[in-house]
Amino acid sequence: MVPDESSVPHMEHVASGKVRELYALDHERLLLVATDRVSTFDVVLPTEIPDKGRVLTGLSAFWFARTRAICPNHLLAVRPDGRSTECRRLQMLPIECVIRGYLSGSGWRDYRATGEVCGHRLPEGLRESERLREPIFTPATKTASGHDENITRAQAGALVGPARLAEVERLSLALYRFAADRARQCGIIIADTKFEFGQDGDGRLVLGDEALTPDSSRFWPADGYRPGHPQPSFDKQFVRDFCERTGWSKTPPGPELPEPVVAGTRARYVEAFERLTGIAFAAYLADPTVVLR
Ligand code: Q0N
Repeated sequence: MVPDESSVPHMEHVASGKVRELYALDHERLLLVATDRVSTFDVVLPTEIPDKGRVLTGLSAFWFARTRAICPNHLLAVRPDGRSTECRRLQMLPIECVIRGYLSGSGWRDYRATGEVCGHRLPEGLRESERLREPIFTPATKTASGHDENITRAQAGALVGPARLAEVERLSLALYRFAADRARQCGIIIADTKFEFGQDGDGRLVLGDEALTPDSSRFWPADGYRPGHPQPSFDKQFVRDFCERTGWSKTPPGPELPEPVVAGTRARYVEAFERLTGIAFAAYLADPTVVLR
């Protein structure tokens, strides 16, 4: 009945993330589907944010199209539904390539405890959310429990080899610098971001997963940025504030979101899309390939 729903694949399921699904199209290609699910405090909520998956798919495709000269990526096509992308099948590396331009989250916690983040010794006296003089590469691995654990460069080198590691560090820093500069001009701080790389059949490094979305990054409004405190999330702050107000224990199940929180959050995702791409979200819905031009 609804044309959009007919594109939901009836295919071999390859992997699930909290809010995305991966299916096999054939031996060389995967279909990556971004749902409208939203997670907060590591829990997927029972209420969806309409079009969130389309916003993230469009943003990721936008960045893939603009960073191809820095690094090849797995994107082959964006489907007309705006939430599914056809991707090259890769051999993924077993590390997450995190770049931090600002001190937040586990970076801030590790710095407070040790003065270091993943082996980078940082100057004394930095404040929470402070901008770093230079962005740093802070690799992580997924633990058995599904959480991320920061590792040192030496540990990452043992997992992928020192030459591969040097290459993904250089590429990750270049990708982050490119996007963070552009985003800053649009009033959005990309505080940190995570990349996942794989290799193709010829052993060449290819950027996979999603790239430079609010789910793989911390987006902060540049307006009102004030180090010394946690910063509000550009996209999820209404969700977090609501969850805090309800007194929810932050263990599953999460609370249903009221309509004004859903509408406000959807508007923030659309605003991030429009600010960063300079493209009306309605134009993306009409023809998702607009982000590739
Ligand atoms: C792959 N994951 C991570 C997305 C990400 N191009 C690829 N080729 C082979 N495998 C993968 C990719 C990609 N991207 C990446 N798992 C497999 C986890 N997920 C889970 C669900 O959605």
